[in-house]
Amino acid sequence: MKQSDTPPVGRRDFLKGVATTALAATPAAPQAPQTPPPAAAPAADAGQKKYASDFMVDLFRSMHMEYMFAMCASSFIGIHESVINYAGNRNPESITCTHEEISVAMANGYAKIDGKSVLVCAHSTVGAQHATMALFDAYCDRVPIYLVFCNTQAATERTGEVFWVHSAQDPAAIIRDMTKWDDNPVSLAHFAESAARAYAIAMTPPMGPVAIVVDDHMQDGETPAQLRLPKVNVRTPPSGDAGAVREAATLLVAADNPVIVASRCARTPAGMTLLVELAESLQAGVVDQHRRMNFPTRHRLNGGAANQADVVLALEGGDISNVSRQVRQRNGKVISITAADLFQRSNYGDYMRYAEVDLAIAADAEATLPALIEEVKRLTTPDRKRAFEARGAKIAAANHETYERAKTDATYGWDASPISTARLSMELWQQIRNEDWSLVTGWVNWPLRLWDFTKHYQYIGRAGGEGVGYYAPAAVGAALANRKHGRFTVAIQPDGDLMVAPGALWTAAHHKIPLLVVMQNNRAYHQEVMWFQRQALLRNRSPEGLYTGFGLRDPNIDFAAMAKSMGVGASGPISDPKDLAAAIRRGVEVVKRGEPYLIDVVTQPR
Ligand SMILES: Cc1ncc(C[n+]2csc(CCOP(=O)(O)OP(=O)(O)O)c2C)c(N)n1
Repeated sequence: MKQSDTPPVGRRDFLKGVATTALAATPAAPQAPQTPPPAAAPAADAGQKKYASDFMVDLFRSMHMEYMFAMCASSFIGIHESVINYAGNRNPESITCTHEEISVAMANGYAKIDGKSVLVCAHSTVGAQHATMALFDAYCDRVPIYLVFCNTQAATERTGEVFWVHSAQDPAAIIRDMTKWDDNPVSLAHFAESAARAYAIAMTPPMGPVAIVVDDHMQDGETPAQLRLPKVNVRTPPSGDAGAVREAATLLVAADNPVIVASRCARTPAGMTLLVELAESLQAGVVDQHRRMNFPTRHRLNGGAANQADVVLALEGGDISNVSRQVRQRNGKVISITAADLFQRSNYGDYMRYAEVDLAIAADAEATLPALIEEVKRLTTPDRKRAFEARGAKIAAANHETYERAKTDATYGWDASPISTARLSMELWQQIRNEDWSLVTGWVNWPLRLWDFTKHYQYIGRAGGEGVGYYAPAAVGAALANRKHGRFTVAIQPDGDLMVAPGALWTAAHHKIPLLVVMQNNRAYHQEVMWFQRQALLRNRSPEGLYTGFGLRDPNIDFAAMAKSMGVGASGPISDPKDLAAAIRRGVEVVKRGEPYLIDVVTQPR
């Protein structure tokens, strides 16, 4: 029932009186195993009535939705009941979230590891409103969230105040600018088509969130016998036109100093392998903007100055307007391959400043790379190959120098208390480097400079919309996706971010999601502290008030106690660097047993 003191009347009258007894008699939901099996036959007996929401769950199963991330609500109680009693809480399994922003951010982290669209259910107008921040992050970050939320369209069915405020004429209006597509189906058959269409749209590059509004009456009817599950289309990602690819290869092979800029280039692990092959074929430097793990961090060709290049190849590049201006001013050429050119909404500015590009290939970069590599190899003469090798040696030398400098930089303030962020990063690295690790979220500047990232799942990028509150739930979702592979998941967690969505920790404890959360607790919204200091100094005024409105101190937040209160093992606060190694050792042990663990490390601001 909707959250109201008034019992529902009208269409839900059948629940009156029977609800309490029926609910009390309902057996506990079966515990899902740690690794969900592949889609199994529904748990319902043959011949039993098949409700519309059972059909919906079959459809989600056909899309391989392993989980349903949700804060529970009466509006999708039909679907939720079907997940538990019809599907046996497997594929999808219900993941209890304590805020819709958490549901979506968790699904986001999950999707970035798993590579598939992920189901989130939310409650009507209010659930959609809570979901927006995280949905915006997913939209800007090209993550295929599959949002189902409910509504009561017919005014005569809105029985009471709560029903009224939880209903809207156009419920998806609030999220339309941050989804690729939405629909408000009026029948189960319409739902079936729209649900399949939504999945295909979400998964076609550029991927992005979609939303289906389910009118709550639609879940309760019986599934018509003739209604069949639509086949969910899997679309081939768009790859670049052959002529344009040839032109790009010609420019790249002829260039003296080509630089590749990659932002969300590697959609899948294959993208990373392909990018390595292209870079090695050309012996070109790669500037990884790390919206995904595109290129191995310690590869000899990692690095380069895009603004110094004579040809820049931007692969799903973010803001390339500056680079493009600088390169073109020097008569260089800019090539861009991005699926973002194939879809854009107008309201939010995720399309960045207009960049002048000499060859704009509107296609998915990862899907285009095989043809581009082939052309580059075909056009490379022995002479060019020799020139490439000389160039590669120079890039490798610069790369080595950068790495050595980073190692030296990391030693500054090594024994400082609060603990230096470099020391935190390196103490952690020492203890996880031999695990099958995945550093999913958080402050990763030092790791990206010093750790040896070689696999796609070892990093998933930041919050696309840069909304604070993404890291903690996204880490839990990513850890859930890593769990079935037995990977060791770790997050370097900023304090301000955790304060937005601390309930994510409870979900990790409840669902036994192994995740090591190492706090980078600088006891402030430090990013904004820096803005304040800058502002005050620009005005020739005092920067002394830097913790007024920007600090998370007085009182200090006891994150270890907070975690423990939600069933997550924890230690800290740790301010003395000498205590760090032992705490990490303990955390690694607990996480390897299959549980989450938090270490509250009090650190330098950055
Ligand atoms: C939803 C939202 N609100 C406010 C901001 C502005 N903002 C950007 S960074 C930041 C501070 C984040 O603090 P924390 O997570 O502790 O990281 P720190 O900067 O201290 O390393 C804030 C408030 C934002 N990006 N998103």
